[in-house]
Amino acid sequence: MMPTPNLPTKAAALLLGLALVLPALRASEGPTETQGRVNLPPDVLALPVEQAILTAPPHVPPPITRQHAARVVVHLEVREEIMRLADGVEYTFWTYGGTVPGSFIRIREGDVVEFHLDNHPSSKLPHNIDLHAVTGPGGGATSTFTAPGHSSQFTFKALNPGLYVYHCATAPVPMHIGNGMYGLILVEPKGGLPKVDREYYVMQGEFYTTGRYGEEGLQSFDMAKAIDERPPYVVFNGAVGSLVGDKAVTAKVGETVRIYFGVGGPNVTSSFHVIGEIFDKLWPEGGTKYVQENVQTTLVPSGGATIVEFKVDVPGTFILVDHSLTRAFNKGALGMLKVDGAEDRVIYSGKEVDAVYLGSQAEAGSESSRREAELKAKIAAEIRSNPAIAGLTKEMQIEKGKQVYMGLCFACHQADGKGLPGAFPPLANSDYMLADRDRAVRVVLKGLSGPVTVNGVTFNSVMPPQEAVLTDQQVADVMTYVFNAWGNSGDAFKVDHVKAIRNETR
Ligand code: HEC
Ligand SMILES: [Cu+2]
Repeated sequence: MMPTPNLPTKAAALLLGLALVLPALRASEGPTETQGRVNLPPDVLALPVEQAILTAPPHVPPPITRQHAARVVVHLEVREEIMRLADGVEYTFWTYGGTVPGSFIRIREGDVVEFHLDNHPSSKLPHNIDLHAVTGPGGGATSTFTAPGHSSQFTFKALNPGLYVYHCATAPVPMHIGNGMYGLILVEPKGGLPKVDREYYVMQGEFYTTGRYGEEGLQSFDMAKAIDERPPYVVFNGAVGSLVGDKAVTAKVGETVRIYFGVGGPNVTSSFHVIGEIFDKLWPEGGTKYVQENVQTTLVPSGGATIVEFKVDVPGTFILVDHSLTRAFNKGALGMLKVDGAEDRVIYSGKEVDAVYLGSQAEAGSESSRREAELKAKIAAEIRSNPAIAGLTKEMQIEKGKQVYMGLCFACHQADGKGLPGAFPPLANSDYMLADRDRAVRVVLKGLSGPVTVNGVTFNSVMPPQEAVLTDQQVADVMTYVFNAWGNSGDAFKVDHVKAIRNETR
């Protein structure tokens, strides 16, 4: 309805069935016409007004306890910020609330939401928001197109309960989503959701960087890779390792954990799975009825969500993955739930986390990225006082190379470098490897097949070439590591050396 331009008399307002007409908003610079404030009917105006509590991932606002609808005011701020995508890798994220995914919004079925989208003055681009919880054209997108330094407002009524994705819908839409513009809004059903001990917020999304996975420096969005759906990164909560180590989510034995899980995309669906747990209850596709029990892996579409719930019965580290597993082990879609408490050896008797399986994100891997950061700081300090930095550079290559090794080579040559009899030759004390540095680099880049004798034992298998997987720097680092681990010793490998062998014509 168009607002009345002049403030009407109270009698006129009553005739219209309205208690109040608010003054029209000033016009704003968007492609859609500003229509002025909505004339809310008296029953809505009578509702209590609340400011929404917004939380950064992996946190979720507290459950809604009120038994009635409210007018909920949401202020969501768009900010474009450079943040960490992986160790040594930065990215200019476009965010809702400064995080990827954006702030979690929690409202109740029947609430009338006054939504404000504030685009920070430092932003370079206009943005908007399409909330899948909204009934109306564009889910709010047409009403919220907001230039930098502006703020848009629109009102919607939450008609349908459920867990919904929100995202930016400004052209080019896949790029805005691909830069991190998505989040979740939970519309609690009138009766609420069952009570649980812990609630967490996890979203998966993929990043199309110009550089390969792990290539250092500030990366930018690669449209060609996005169109081909070839993301170097598929991650939980906006970065590799965002839910690993100190940042793992936690629980205690006996507690019930609920995860609100969504997929921002822009393209890739998720086979969401928690290693070592079974979803006791599952609300597929973010609907409001748990319709399935005892589920191992659930498919979550791009632009979709799910609610999973499980009781943790034993202590240990439970690994959250996209069970399309190269995404988990090679692209970052891996998180951790750490559970403390007494063991129950009848439910589960054994051995802790399988460190080897976790690759570069296992303790050894994440420890070495921490060590790498320390060494970087040391080098900076050293350069200032002393130009003799060769030793530190080598040490740094060893640490970086260890991460490459733990992410790739360990699966065959084993973490201790001893290989597996009859299958994979050893690298620890390998006379074959240590005898010829050029040949060793060639084996890694180009692969190896046919009989090879290492320390008197003949192997006859296939080592896959790594030249499409690793950069020259990563090869130099991993060679420096394998030449200096497990009692081996040798000089650092240089990038130019690797490059020359990569370009050899055979
Ligand atoms: C899929 C399993 C696999 C992966 C992954 C793998 N290798 Fe190998 N590697 C092999 C096999 C098998 C051979 C022996 C090939 C043959 O019999 O001709 C081999 C041989 C080698 C050799 C020469 C033999 C020796 O023991 O000295 C080196 C050096 C080597 N690999 C290094 C690496 C490095 C470094 C990486 C990680 C960048 C790596 N490999 C990843 C399976 C693998
Ligand atoms: Cu945007």
